[in-house]
Amino acid sequence: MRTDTTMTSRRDDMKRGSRIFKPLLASWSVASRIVAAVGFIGGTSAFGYQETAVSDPGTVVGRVSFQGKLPEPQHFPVQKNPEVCGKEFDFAFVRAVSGALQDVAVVLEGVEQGKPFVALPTEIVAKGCAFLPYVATTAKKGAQGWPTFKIENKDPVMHNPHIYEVMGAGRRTLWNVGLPEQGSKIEKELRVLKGKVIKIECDQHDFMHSWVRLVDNPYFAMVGRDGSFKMDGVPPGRYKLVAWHPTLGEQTREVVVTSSGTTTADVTFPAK
Ligand SMILES: [Cu+2]
Repeated sequence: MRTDTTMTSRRDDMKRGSRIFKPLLASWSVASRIVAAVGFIGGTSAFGYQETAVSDPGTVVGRVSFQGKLPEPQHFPVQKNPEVCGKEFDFAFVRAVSGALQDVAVVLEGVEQGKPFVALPTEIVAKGCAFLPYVATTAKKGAQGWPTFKIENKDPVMHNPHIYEVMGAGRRTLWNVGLPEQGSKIEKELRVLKGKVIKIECDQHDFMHSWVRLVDNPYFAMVGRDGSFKMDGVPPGRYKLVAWHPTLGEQTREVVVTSSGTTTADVTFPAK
């Protein structure tokens, strides 16, 4: 869970860069509390993952960095609700802090058995005319069924979350629902069929963007503010590590996890 101290420095950081998160900072601690709650998926996954005792598990650690020139935030004139959203909105699709790339989900693919599958629930809030968090992870269907997905409107204006399942270059609508007023919310099962990524947009405000990366085993992590990540309890073996960013794409590498060992897997995303 992020601390207030962390958020203070994050705020300073944002001042130097885009104003994307300015209207959102007040709500960040709320969002952090929401995503910090954990849901237990447990048992045998419909996708084949099996929980089992892991003897002499290993650990994978690493740091994700960004190399090159950061793209400029995208500028959006605000057509609707400027009294709440501001007259203009600059959205930074790529954010880095002292070279550490933010908003990256790291997953180990192809792990078929291991520690209990505990995953973050997917709860998004629309606050300050942005969806928070910007990038999250959620589990695909587990032993207890489809994961629950919740979106709540915290603003005194209408937001219309449009949720897509991304499949290659295509995408299909999962939900398209108006949340007309502050406190409006929707919560139901997220039935993702093939995609690895969910994209959330607002049909009222074209500068609102959020992504959710789906995982089918418990070996995943969101990078911290310093770009670091850690996955523990990993059965020894050879795996494909995938670092995913919503607009920079994927960087992959092979990792070998040894008994009770720590494997370091640093990843660099070059500028596009
Ligand atoms: Cu909106």
